[in-house]
Amino acid sequence: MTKTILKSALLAVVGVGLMASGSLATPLDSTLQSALDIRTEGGTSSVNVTTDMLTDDSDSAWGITASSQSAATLLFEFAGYKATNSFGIYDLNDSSNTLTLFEGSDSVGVLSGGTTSLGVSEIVGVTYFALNNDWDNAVSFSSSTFGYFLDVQAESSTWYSNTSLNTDGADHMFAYQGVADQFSVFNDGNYATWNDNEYILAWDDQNAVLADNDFTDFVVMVESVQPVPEPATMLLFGTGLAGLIGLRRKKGQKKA
Ligand SMILES: [Ca+2]
Ligand SMILES: [Ca+2]
Ligand SMILES: [Ca+2]
Ligand SMILES: [Ca+2]
Repeated sequence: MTKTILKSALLAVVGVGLMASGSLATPLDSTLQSALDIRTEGGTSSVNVTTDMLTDDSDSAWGITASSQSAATLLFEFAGYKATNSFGIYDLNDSSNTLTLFEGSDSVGVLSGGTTSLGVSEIVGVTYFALNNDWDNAVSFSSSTFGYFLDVQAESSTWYSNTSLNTDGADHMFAYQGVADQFSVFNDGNYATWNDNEYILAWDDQNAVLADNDFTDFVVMVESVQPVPEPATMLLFGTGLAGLIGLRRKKGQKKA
């Protein structure tokens, strides 16, 4: 009995070890670097795609900065599943609560130049997110911060910015912060400064067992956002927040 438990525990440890080494074994394909270089004035990006991504523990949760609107621009999809992969945001406390920003059928240049707008609004203490100011179809989230997801319909998988939610335990999203390069999002020679509140999110869409590790399957620039502390940290703050909301409710009741 004990032996069996020990054996399965050992197998589990070996399994995790294999998974971890599997995701690290393949070096990052050069396609992403080339794609950034070719879109950069002068032909060389200041970003080194193999070393300059945010650490995986800091790219899970995001918030919209001052403007209350975040534009997302689809840069490219070099992927067999490009017709069906979709991308959006999820509620940090319920990953099944989502708002899709790009449907699978969307591609560069198809949807108003490939750009969508994510709006956030707080109405009586509830946070709503809307796509392209379509507030009739807004989705309520448990907080004003969110994660990003890539849904891969072809493999019935969803990958999350929070790696611990991924069923294969692998990191499927690399995030790169703007470095003031002159950058052409549509690779059309029109350059604009890639600011530090603009991030490129680069996804790999296949299970770690199959993944080619190119991180070019869905590549999007998100603007007016910043990464925020992990949900675990936020839960601690949550207790204080609940207290504050209670206080505000009381105040509201007094007024009414
Ligand atoms: Ca990551
Ligand atoms: Ca697509
Ligand atoms: Ca890939
Ligand atoms: Ca690819």
